[in-house]
Amino acid sequence: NNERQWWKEAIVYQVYPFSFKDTTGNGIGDLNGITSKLTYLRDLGVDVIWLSPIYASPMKDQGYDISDYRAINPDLGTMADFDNLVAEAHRIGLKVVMDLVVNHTSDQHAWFQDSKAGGEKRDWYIWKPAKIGTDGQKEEPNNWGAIFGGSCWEWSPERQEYYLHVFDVSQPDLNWENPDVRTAVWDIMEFWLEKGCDGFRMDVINCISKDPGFPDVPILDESQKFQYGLKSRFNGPQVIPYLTEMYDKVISKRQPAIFTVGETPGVATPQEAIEYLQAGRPLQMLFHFEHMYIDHQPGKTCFYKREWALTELKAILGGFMTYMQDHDGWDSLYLENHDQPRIVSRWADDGDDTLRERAAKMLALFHVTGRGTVFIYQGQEIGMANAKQWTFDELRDVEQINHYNTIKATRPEGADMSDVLADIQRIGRDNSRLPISWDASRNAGFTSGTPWIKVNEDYQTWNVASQEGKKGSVLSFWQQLLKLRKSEPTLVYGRFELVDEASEDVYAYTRSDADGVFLVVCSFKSKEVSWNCPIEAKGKLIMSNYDVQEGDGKMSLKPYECRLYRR
Ligand code: TEU
Repeated sequence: NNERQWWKEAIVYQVYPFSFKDTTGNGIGDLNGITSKLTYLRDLGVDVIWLSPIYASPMKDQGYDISDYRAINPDLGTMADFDNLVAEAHRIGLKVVMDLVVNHTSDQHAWFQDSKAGGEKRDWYIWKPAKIGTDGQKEEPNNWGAIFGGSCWEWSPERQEYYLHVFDVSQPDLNWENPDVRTAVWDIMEFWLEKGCDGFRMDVINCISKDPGFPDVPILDESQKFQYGLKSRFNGPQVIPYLTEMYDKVISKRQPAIFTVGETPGVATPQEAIEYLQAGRPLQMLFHFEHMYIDHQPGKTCFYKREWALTELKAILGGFMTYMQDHDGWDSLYLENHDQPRIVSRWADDGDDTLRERAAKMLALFHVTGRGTVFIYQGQEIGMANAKQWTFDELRDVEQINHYNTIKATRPEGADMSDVLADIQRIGRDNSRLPISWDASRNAGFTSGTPWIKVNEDYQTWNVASQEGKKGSVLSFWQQLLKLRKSEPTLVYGRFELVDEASEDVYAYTRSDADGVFLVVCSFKSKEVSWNCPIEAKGKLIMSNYDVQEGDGKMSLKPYECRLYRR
């Protein structure tokens, strides 16, 4: 799978439309706002924009609960605005990838309304009769806990059955075993492809097949009736067959190849991932999660911190890259998205502006020189950080709000909740959903109205305008890096090899082919470290986040220093 493909070389930029740019003053980003910034994205070096959901939605989960797959969310604009966005993007050479959210719909979708009423779509969702408990009472069909808290099952008084929702109660899971459901999904894909979209990011796509026996899952938390986790809900036996059908019916019919990336929580190893990716397999890339799980506890306790070592990160990401190149696979490279906090806050330091700038650049070099397709999340290119703090009233995300309320319910009335808000500040999803800080004007130049979510406290110092065209800024560093990656196929296709795998301070590797060798050196330490580079002929230094003082074999690396050499 090392043959040249446009989607391997592409730089993908994820747009979270609600928080990108508002042009109407309603406080919500919109499609015309995205169109107005397309040249900014092109100048950054972007080839593809991926739009998080823009469809009609009751917004219980920020658009990941869709009530009409063929309609635009009126807060974001109209279908004419969408057509204009695609036309303008194509005109300047950008492709547009849509979010395909088809594991579940909104409970307000007409399909679900019909299903609930026992109409012709009665088998389009996953319905089960109640289990009768030992006390003769009706009970949920099993002990599965939902990702956003509580049971995976909700009783419908109308239908007198339970429906399954792996996520929020407002997000019933579609029954993919029903061939009509699958055909309806293929039709949705055709609809958007006909409208000019260039591919799909597929939301929780390995959740479309469940364990057919719907067994109780092992009890991990004695205090809970419903057990949190992915087991039995994800990676069911039909995931690959259904995706193969999608490939045969839709994807394979399109030339040139459309862009496909599947979001797959719980695909934990490259061995599992490769099943989706080899030649003749349905997807080009997956978003696996292991590196995102590294700094917090698993499952329901995911809001709690976990200490981690750099060698663990090398084992995960280095492990994926090495396995992929030896087994005909291709990786996705991401450090942020709308579900993850900001990487500079998470893996480095946002307390000190100078260190933050160095760290943002180091993480950028680390990100862009990996083996895979690069996915940037909006705002990452200027080193945006998490919010400094949250109050409960400022929160918008269902996951965080449910978490807060669940803990609150276990404490006495009026108890201190600052620890929970601190966890949310560190790991919560709203951090990356703050609007992009465009400039130092009111509301960070995002809206002339009242923003739907607060703007970042630091927008007066950290914004696009103050970095654009400025030598040495994080934004300029990204631009330079993306340009370099485009001009050097070795950085895309070259062999990946870890260097000094055992170091806990420095993440180093080479990318090499017949055209040359790149050496990447990244210090993840906030203090100066000395590192013995095992490679003698390092070559010429071509990028760094410091004015490098070249020494001999032993390198002295300043806080978060990174270097790129070329031989
Ligand atoms: O995310 C799936 C997913 O695994 C996340 O719920 C993740 O576990 C969690 O956010 C970690 O904090 C996708 C979308 O990206 C997310 O925004 C949606 O809420 C979810 O699916 C349901 O559609």
